[in-house]
Amino acid sequence: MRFRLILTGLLAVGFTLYLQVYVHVFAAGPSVTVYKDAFCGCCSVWVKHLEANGFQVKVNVVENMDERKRTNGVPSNLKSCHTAVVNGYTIEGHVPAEEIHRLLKERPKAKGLAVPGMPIGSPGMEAGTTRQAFSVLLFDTDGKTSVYRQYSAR
Ligand SMILES: [Cu+2]
Repeated sequence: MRFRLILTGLLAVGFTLYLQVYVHVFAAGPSVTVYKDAFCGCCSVWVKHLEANGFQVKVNVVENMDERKRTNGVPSNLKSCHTAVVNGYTIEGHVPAEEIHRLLKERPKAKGLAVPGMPIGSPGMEAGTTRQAFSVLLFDTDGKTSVYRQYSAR
């Protein structure tokens, strides 16, 4: 009898632990690793934008961003401030979270997404309600790009 009670107790504890792990692993959003240099303010605002849109973000402050971009396959003409990695894709610059969710759902054959430069009004680059027109580009390591989504000016 006592043995049964202990066994039931152990099972209950085990199941609770299992549930906690399950919730942690499967209910959490995709995890993104962001590389930025120590003084990049707009990079931090973009990180907040990702977190607000369900991503688990890990920030790595690095000294040589150019080196980081090279190792993550960012073509030099597409460079921006921060570089991020999510599920094997590289995300360069102020890419809207919505497009990253779409990328992870569609899983196209590509190196990643980039918003070159730092367009005013892109996520993390807000300045009132103004927005410069900008494109989210799907890119390959050889520098080939296609427009993934166009954002109009407003
Ligand atoms: Cu920036």
